[in-house]
Amino acid sequence: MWAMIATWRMAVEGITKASEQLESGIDAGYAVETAVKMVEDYPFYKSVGYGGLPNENCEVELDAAYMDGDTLSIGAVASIKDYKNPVSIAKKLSEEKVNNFLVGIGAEDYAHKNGFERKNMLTDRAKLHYEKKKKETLDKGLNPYDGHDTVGIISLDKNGKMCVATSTSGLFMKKRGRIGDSALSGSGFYVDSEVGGATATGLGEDLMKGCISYEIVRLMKEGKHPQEACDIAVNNLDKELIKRRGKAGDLSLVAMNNKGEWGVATNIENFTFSVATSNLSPTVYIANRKDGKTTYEVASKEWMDAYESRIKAPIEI
Ligand code: SD4
Repeated sequence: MWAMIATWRMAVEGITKASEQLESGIDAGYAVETAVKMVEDYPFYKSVGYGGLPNENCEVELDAAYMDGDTLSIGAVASIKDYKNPVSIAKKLSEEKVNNFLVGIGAEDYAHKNGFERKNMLTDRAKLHYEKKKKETLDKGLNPYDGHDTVGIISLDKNGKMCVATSTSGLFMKKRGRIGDSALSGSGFYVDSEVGGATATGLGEDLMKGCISYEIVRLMKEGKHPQEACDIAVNNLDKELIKRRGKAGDLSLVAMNNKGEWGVATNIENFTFSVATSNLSPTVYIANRKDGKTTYEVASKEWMDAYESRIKAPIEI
């Protein structure tokens, strides 16, 4: 038995490739890295890796993390610029005894010393998005903090090992140096091979307030099915945020236990996620919430085609 679950439609090519590796008996950590790297490398996914949207200074600053559910080792980088695969740097950092979470110049020095590939991560297309958003914000006073699409992937291999990895350019138009939940253990991700794992996408500032990935793993440890754990954690955090602050940001989570059972919860409309297991070929689902319960359906061919045209459509300024 092996399994993978990931936030968003954009992970499906990556998990398709990584599925073949898991089927052939490859390690969960290697497979999750392979899958995240594919998302990082694809220029049309505008919130992860190459082609990721820049901060308000038009710089692409990336956050990524990796966790091994057997050893509980964690590696993370944040606000790193000009490196091709932040997830691989995070994975390498997870092997260090200390200094596992590095930011900015420190992360770049480490990547350089360890031979990671440098790359200008700002594409012309991302620059156009930036120009357009800047103009719209000036014209209409829009909140620039919208649009979120972090990739988070959980893997379970045939030996029962589980790993999780995340990668993101964070919030579009964020302040220089702003770090979200994706690099933060317990908030953007958590995994324990004796229980299961969870990973988040949405408004980092709010996801952090509930340490929500850890909370879901904790609920699974108490015996909850991943679906129930996801619904409880997302509903509770959503409710608390609304009660105390008047509103809740976007919260979307996927989780999987060490039997390969999985769950999802979201407080937004049409949250997409991707799953592959030894019994299920890679599939994209669309999740919604109704009366505190998450429901989901397989994304239709029409939806998949429309997505493809949307992400490649010319940008009109
Ligand atoms: C962040 N959670 O930096 C990330 C953004 C995100 O999907 O999820 N995008 O706050």
